[in-house]
Amino acid sequence: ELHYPERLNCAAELLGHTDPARPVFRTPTGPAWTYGELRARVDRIAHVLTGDLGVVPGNRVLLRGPTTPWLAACWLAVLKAGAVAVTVLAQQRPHELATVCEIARVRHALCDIRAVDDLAKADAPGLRITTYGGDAPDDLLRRPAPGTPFPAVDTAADDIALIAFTSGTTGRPKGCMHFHRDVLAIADTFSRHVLRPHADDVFTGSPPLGFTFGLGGLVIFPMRAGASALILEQAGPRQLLPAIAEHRVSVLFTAPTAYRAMLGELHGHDISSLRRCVSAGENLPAATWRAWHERTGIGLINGIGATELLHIFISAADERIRPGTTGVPVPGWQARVQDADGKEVPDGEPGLLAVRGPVGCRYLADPRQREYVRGGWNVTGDTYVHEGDGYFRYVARADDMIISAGYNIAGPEVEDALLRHPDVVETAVVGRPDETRGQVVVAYTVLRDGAPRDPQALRAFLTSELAPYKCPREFVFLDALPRTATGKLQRFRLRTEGDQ
Ligand code: 3SK
Repeated sequence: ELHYPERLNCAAELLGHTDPARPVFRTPTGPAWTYGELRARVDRIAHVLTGDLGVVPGNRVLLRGPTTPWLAACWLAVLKAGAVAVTVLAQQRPHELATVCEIARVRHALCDIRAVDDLAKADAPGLRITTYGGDAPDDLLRRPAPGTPFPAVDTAADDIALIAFTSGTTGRPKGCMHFHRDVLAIADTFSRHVLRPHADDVFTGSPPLGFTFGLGGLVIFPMRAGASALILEQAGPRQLLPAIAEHRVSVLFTAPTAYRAMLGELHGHDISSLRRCVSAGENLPAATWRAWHERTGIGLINGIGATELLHIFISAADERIRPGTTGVPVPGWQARVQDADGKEVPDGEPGLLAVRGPVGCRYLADPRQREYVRGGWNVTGDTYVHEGDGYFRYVARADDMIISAGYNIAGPEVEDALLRHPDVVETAVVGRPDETRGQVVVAYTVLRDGAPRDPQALRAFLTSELAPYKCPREFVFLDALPRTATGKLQRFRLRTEGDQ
């Protein structure tokens, strides 16, 4: 059980307890920011927000920009001022930004000068945009502000701190409202019990701060532990490896595909400082877990999280890891597998994953709330199997199960088998409508550079790995798979590929 005081400002909590001389944010260039410097910068921004810009508690403030320490400072300042941070991704275009502003009734935005064009084009009546990082005199960071500390607004633990948007892999975006206590709860459950960080840890990773996976891993978890984070604007596999070596990174957050891509680039990079490698955002195939373990000796910490629930709720580290499963409910969380009527299904049988814990889904003015929260459980939309001893195994997204000639086929199982082939870099297996079979299994595959595009060879390989009915009827070779801005595979685009 987590207990927080009734009055709680999570930004003040995150900022308040660490020695001001300790480093908090590192970047590839320039000196590290200390906790003392971060506090002073956050207070300055909070003074400008509440003074010049007229932001009052409860106002929604949109934050947009590349992943930088300044973006993190703006996020903390908005929360410290009792306002609500609305985070978006750099890839979101004017139309999507306008939808977010409309749903969340955003009137103020703090925007990195480099990301302002699309926001300025968004049809968002009354939106007042303040830029940072530029050299104009009215730039947020150049406006006059008292150099005095900003006293945190006395928010309630269950006042809204942030609205994080998700569109899943398709659909109108949904705003997920999270409280001040939720921000601390994800650190006090997943981070505290699974990562077990200490003050000397250096965190880094690829998810941006506009995705709660990155916000947790790069800001909330390190700060809750008094540790530091290396903040990278460019965090692809090619940038991560040298950065890990140079900054002696110990905790890494990225997606399964990035771990796979790094495998081909490990040579010559010293990654001996890594002690925790978290994989989330997508299903982690057992083949990727094994390949990473073989090459590095490190057991990837798999996890399933959701924007609706802020961060990871099933995971396992160290000797509790069981490759091929996501793990066990994080302490503080409960999980079960149920049918469409909410009845628990027997162990070993697939069904819908349902979880409950310290953070819940609260969509902002969206009737889809009733689909997500059923009978007090958050139904995530994933098909899972409970193995019977507390371990949960991912099968597929519930709407991604393939039904072909009466057989139920989970795309990720076929993908895992294909990924064991040495030429396969990435693959997505989907069902395509078919008159006689209902659906046929199609494998969209990215091969290693120079590998022959030979469907017969892949089919021959798969026949020794899978029952024949699961083997793809068709192979399509691509240079890259379609993904959302947060890196999630857009299977619906592959399923409908032939329709355009
Ligand atoms: O959406 C996800 O997959 C996710 C994963 C980890 C942490 C947070 C999120 C939203």
